[in-house]
Amino acid sequence: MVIDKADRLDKFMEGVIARNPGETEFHQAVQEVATDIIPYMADKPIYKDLRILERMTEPDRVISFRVVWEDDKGDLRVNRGFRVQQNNAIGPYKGGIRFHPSVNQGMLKFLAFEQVFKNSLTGLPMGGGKGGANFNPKGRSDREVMRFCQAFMTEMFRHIGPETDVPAGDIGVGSREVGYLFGQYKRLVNRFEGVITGKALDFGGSYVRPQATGYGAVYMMEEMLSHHGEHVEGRSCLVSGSGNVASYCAEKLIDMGAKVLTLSDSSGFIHAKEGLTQDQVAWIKELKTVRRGRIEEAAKEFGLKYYKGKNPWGIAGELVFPCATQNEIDGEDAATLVKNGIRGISEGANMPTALEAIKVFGLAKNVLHAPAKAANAGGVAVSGLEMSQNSLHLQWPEAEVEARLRGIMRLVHDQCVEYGIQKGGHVDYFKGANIAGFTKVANAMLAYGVM
Ligand code: NDP
Ligand code: 2IT
Repeated sequence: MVIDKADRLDKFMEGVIARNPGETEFHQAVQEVATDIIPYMADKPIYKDLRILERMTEPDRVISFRVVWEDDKGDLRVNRGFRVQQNNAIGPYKGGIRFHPSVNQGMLKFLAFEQVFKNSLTGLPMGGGKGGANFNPKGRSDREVMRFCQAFMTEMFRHIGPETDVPAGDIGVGSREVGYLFGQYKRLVNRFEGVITGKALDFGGSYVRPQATGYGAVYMMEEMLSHHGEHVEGRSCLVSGSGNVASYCAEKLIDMGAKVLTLSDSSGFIHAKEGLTQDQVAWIKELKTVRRGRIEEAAKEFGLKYYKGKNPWGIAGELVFPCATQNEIDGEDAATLVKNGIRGISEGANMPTALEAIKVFGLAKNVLHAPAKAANAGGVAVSGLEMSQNSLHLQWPEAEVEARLRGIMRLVHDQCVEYGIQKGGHVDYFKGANIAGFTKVANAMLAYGVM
């Protein structure tokens, strides 16, 4: 039986790899989902016969375009922009925009594919998409970033719309970039409409959207622990990254009485043996979003140890929050974390654990592991709430949005339990998230017939 399942997975993956050559991150994301969905479909021929999983792995469309802009010296620069519209079976395409030199089609296809399942888990009517460009904002002036964003939107605007496709931020795209992107869209279409989320509060943004992903990842951890009669309070935590997700994750952990031992960026990590204070996290937030400096400066400012070129996974801690980027925990890192006795991982970043690392955590039966599509769903969930507020022409109070976010993270957790509970009560959160995310989208696709 087991061999049969493995055979079917191998065959399916052979096709995916042949159709998407070189797109290794996309292969990885599909394999992670297919590992659970193929056995789930074994006694549900309708999904198999109508090739639902094959259809879900093929984006509705991939748009690729040239972005030409002028730098401060007057030289012309050429970048490549993308929007992957993966699946709109349960709502308009929805997902972030990433500006990073590593961006390519395969990376955005993995992110768009993940987004379909994540958005479904929130219970809100959102399909999945992702976009971005191989633009490196590091070292660029505000005006250069503005010109890039305007050039990017000058092509993308024709493919998006509040009921069609609603982008948001991701790596390298925060409040500043969303302002420039939205301003250019508004100018081009001559309409003020909720086409992008993560806007500032003054022009159609939602309370709690900046905090939502980081807070949500902590709420997911609290849900997993409290399911076992435990809590976040008093635990020592390893957080990676120091951007939007990491900084608000750290803020909420401290708020809930946990100790944040580490933060990082792509150059290295800082270690605060006694735990970072709320003031230190606020200082780091300003460092990264206003002064756009390096995490090493925080080590100097606060007299903390800095480890150049290293990630935080060798430090002993109980709860782990990877909040930087994909594949930041490999098999060896996972083995180290398990050896150091970790209790839980909540993935703030998208696909931060390599397949090998997922296996290592899965074999360590006392490790609770929430996959990205569940753990970081709080961000897109509050984006969905921003869309609702925009179409109502209203702004809900902070407490209301915060309460809804808390409720959505509970719903995400409970769906993982419903579909992922094993004999003996152990919850496979990957299986739960994959199946719960899949069923709603698959059923909608069945209802539409062949397309
Ligand atoms: P930011 O751009 O605000 O921050 C990214 C952080 O990760 C920075 O500290 C950056 O370091 C670090 N980082 C980026 N790339 C790498 C790399 N290749 N290696 C090591 N470190 C790296 O992005 P976000 O905080 O928004 O996003 C972080 C993760 O969370 C991503 O995986 C994103 O997809 C995911 N996510 C984001 C959501 C959101 O609402 N923003 C929602 C759901 C998921 P440096 O400054 O050196 O570049
Ligand atoms: O990966 C993600 O979920 C995001 N970058 C946020 C997407 C959104 O539409 O808010």
